[in-house]
Amino acid sequence: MTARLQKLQTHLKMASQSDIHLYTAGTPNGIKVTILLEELGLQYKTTNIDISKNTQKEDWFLEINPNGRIPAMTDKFTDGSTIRLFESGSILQYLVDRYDSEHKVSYPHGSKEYYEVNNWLHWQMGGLGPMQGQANHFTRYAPEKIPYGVSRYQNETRRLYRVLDTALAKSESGFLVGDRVTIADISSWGWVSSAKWAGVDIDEFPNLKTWLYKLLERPGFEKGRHNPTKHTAFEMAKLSEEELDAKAEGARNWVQAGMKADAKK
Ligand SMILES: N[C@@H](CCC(=O)N[C@@H](CS)C(=O)NCC(=O)O)C(=O)O
Repeated sequence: MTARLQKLQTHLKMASQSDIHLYTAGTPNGIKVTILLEELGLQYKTTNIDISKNTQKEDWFLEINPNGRIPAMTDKFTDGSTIRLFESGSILQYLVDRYDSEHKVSYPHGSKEYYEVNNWLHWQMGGLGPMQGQANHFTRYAPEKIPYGVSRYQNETRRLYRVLDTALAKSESGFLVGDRVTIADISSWGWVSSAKWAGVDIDEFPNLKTWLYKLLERPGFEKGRHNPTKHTAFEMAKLSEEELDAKAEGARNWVQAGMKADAKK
């Protein structure tokens, strides 16, 4: 049997064993999953969750993710039952564990690279995501500009970008870990592509900028970033601060409404 036929058979077998249904939105945490699904060449269904309408706080959604945030996912587990997944980092780990036996975008369990990928994934989930998320909040969504909050979180985001930039300067492959793209890169990419929204200038970080555009050339990134909605971060990056603030105006209202709803529970 040719290698191509063997690959096709593995792919068809995997497709019939899985029933991936992703509940998501076009945000940095959402697109990390669609990018990985595309990089792995998996079949999946997507439901676009309109976070501006607080669909993520409805009871049926909380059954899948009790934390009321996107992304969330269900799949047919190996025993035929349904498994639910929440927290984007956990979803990425599940997908590579279960579907990347060829190690296209991962390394074998127990290898040094496997643990190095874990380092960056935890760093993104506990550091870059939350800090840049708060930079977005204080820069765009807060009802008033609080300079302390804006500078605290923008500076922390800049510090974290410097960590990435320094690591990439030392990388021979241009990826964060070893010789291939992994969930270390995929988890941070959507955040870095939205730097301007957080008030951070990517031009301050030349190695990171090269990495950002190099990954953009990959078909998996190109397809995944536009699911479930068009990814507009690069167009947004061309806008002035005033134009960006005007775009945030509409979102500010639903962010505030969502916070009030969360505070009441
Ligand atoms: N740590 C979570 C964060 C998820 C998260 O904050 N998702 C945002 C969109 S990027 C969300 O659902 N926001 C809606 C809300 O805050 O109600 C993860 O990585 O999955």
